[in-house]
Amino acid sequence: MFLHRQVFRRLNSTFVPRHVFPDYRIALTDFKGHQMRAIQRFQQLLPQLNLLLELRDSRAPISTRNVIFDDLMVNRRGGNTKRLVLYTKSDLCPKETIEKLRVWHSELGDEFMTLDSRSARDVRNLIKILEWKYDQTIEQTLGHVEGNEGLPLGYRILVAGMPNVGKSTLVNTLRFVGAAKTHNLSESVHGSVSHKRRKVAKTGGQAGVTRATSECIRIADHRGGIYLYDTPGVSLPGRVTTREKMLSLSQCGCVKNNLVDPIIQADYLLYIMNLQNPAAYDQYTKGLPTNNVYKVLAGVGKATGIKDDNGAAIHWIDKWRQGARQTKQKISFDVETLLDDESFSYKDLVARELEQLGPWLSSVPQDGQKSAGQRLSKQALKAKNSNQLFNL
Ligand SMILES: Nc1nc2c(ncn2[C@@H]2O[C@H](COP(=O)(O)OP(=O)(O)OP(=O)(O)O)[C@@H](O)[C@H]2O)c(=O)[nH]1
Ligand SMILES: [Mg+2]
Repeated sequence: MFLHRQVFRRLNSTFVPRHVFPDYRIALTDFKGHQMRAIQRFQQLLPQLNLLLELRDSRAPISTRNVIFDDLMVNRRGGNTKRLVLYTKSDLCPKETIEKLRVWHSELGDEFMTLDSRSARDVRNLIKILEWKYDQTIEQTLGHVEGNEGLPLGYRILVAGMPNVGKSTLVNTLRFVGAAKTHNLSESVHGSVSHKRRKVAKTGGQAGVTRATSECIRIADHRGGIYLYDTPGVSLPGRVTTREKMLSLSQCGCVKNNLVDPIIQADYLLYIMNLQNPAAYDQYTKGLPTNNVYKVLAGVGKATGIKDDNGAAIHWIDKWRQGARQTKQKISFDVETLLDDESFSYKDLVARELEQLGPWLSSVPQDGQKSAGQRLSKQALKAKNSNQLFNL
């Protein structure tokens, strides 16, 4: 036993994680036709919107940032629309990442909030912020708040973001919490809302559950009402995607889960875990860190009885996709969250991505035309067909 500990310590202290992920060939986009239709709808709605609530997954804050929303706000007709960034799934996010978010957003001077979309307490705080923002808008447009009944159309919010980041879950919780005075609401011990009434928006653990922008949903009675639109998740166009982003997005469930080979995905998970916390998988490798994904998969296979590596990989990545509730470990899926401030500038990234996107939105077709999204999805299919484990 003593010897075992000594050996373990020596191996542990000499373990060197990989600092570069292998150059596997993977699909670089998952853009769909219905997402292009959603963007067309955003552009129609923009002039009457007061707020864009942009959701990102806090476990992958860089990869789930969609530059299309930057372009909408900066270059389209969103002059009067404010933006609030919400990082969801904060219950699964390492606290070091939240510290990074503070630094990055203070660099840009913009607002953000982290929350668990299912938590009544978090969403109640969000509603207070929304009411305060509504009052601020009234003050700016009408000059006074006292005794004011509100804007003629109420306060209008678009809930947008990448697929599977928790938009519809947030819409449901907002509706239940916001309408709590008039409707029966019950809360579980850990503060999540028990949805006794029918949900207004369909939710699910897969990307692409919501297919079309919803009708206007009333979520609170404050000054004539706060309303929102639930929208389909919008993916990144190929020109602003990278291999690492795609792997991180896939790990969060933001792209279709068969887009990336499970063994490659498991290898990415191992790579990112080794850079921050190899103990996150140590039950499968007898406490020893490794850069060999097949060793981890053999351990997963042993623990679960799953015979083949592919099945073990699917089991392991899915456990972390859904949040690995069994363990207390929390992992960030974006390498940028692990870099120091000299090596990575959030502000530069924002400017660079906007430049890379270029005039992409002006190519959004008029209704009835064959959409660029449909063309892109064919490209994605081609890339998917060339998906290989080794870059041969
Ligand atoms: N742990 C955790 N899970 C969440 C949170 N928010 C959403 N989820 C889960 O994430 C999954 C996706 O949620 P949805 O609300 O359907 O996501 P969406 O953004 O509407 O997805 P699309 O409609 O496909 O674009 C569901 O399984 C939710 O239960 C959160 O804050 N924490
Ligand atoms: Mg949805």
